[in-house]
Amino acid sequence: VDRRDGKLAMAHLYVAFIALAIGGLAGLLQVLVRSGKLELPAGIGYYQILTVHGVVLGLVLTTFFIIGFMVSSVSKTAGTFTARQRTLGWIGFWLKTIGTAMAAVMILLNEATVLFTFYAPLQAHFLFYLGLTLVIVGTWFDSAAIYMKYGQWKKANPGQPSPLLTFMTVITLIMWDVATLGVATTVLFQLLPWSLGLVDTVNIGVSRALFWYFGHPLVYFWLLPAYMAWYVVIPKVIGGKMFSDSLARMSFILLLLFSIPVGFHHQLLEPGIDPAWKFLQVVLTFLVVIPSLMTAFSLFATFESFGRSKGAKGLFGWVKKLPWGDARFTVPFIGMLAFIPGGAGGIVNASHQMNQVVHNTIWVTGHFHLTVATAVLLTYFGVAYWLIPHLTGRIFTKKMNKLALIQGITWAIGMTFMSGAMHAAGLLGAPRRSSFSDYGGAAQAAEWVPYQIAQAVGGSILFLSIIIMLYIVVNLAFFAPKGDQEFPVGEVADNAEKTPMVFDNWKLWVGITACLILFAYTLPLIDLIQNAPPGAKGFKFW
Ligand code: HAS
Repeated sequence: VDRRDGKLAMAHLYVAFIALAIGGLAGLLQVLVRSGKLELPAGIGYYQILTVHGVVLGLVLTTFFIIGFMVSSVSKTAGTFTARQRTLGWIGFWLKTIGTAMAAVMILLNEATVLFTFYAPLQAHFLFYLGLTLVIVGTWFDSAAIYMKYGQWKKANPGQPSPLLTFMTVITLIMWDVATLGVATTVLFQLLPWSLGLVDTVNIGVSRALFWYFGHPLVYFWLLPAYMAWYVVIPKVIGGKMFSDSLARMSFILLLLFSIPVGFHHQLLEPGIDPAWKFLQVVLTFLVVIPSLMTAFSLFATFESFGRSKGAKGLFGWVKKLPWGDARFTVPFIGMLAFIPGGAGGIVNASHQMNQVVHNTIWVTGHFHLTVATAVLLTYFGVAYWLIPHLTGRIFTKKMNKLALIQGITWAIGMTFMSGAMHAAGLLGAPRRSSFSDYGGAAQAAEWVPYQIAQAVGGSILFLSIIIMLYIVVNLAFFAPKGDQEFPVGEVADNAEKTPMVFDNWKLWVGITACLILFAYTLPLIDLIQNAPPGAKGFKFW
């Protein structure tokens, strides 16, 4: 990656890992409070810390890491950014950073204790919403730079499929840009005017629907960069080849089509939405599972082909041939393993009847700590091990590799305790997003206590793992020996089919995406606006 592009990417990674430090500490405080063993000092509220944790890790760490990784991937595979494109990237970086600082200050002042799902009726200070708006507008500048680079590459290489990492970046950003229109609408037309006192009320149903229109693709915005690493980087790291370029592109396209019109699966128990629309979106949710199953298939195929090429025998002999001592592989692999129960839990959540059992219980928290906080995050860590030294002109030494393996293993142990206990307590009815309480001595609440202790044990081990990770990051950025660390980009297997050009036909894919969204959302949104509760005026947004 060109040094100038590398600087832009590194700026993003620094913010991401500062966020990890702050958010990780907030996480530790939370599990300790929930175990009943700690009271927060100085009047700090549980929900304030919960908001710091969710916003800083779920929104800030992810967005900054993703953009840093994308800038590097595009620069590596489609060529160095032009000065103009890089300027757009820097404008994006500063908008996001200023916006993050504004939102963070408001949360710390307890003026924005609204959790990471900041829809109405919880209300924050207007500077919090303005900060988030800047973050989103910042990502639009990033997308603009990357779309321009992509267009430039296409012009210079007519009739050729775009480089896979660039293609995957573009598709992820299209999904993001379309999704952010929903959250931008609720922030600009509802939450901002309401927090400024320009209107007295907002239509909460609309606010929540617009948030979840964005909120579900948000989780795929986190996941797809991890898939970029799983499909393209990991095969090279293990010394093998990608199973199929076309399959990878197809799964990304399916994720673009089906990840947006499914937000109602977060609102299955909410009034105001006709069950028929909920049913439709549940069906679409089951369709969005397919590309993840394709990904699992492709990964198994890559691993098995590699093992067999090294002479592996028997049904699972290939497992032994994988490079278990290389943290660039093993740490993301732990993430892949976690995604099997994490994905299965997602299917439970999406199943309408079972959702009634788990909704708003701490089971859901267990689900997303396996998906985003393990599958995705450990993959980001696995990428950071080679990307940071690649960008800073240093190397990932054997000593750091050993430490990274310890980091991955401690994470796996901590998360098994924490997420396992969350799933179990959730099935016993323990609510999510609540501080410690014995609920007036209720027998059912007493059943949850051992699981809350297990969560605190797991959370403390995870915090230790975060400290190890931060130590590695500082080492790789500033102290590791100078050298040339490889940016691993996998090649496609020799017997794979040729990639058809239809994958780069954006009019087709964006067109189908738009139709699916209009189909799944138009009537229910009209319903929500028309059936606004009494007291709503005018357009019934308010
Ligand atoms: Fe989810 C709630 C449904 C995936 C994140 N989810 C959440 C929330 C978050 C979140 C943050 O339908 C809470 C939001 C809030 O605050 O309220 N989720 C799903 C479904 C999937 C899914 C169907 N979720 C994710 C991912 C996330 C994420 C990914 C983050 C990155 N989720 C839900 C639903 C709710 C929900 C409901 C609302 C619950 C409620 O009531 O509030 C699917 O995409 C999952 C598909 C995945 C698979 C797994 C494929 C496995 C792979 C690994 C292969 C491993 C290998 C290695 C090859 C089918 C690809 C093995 C090798 C060996 C040798 C063994």
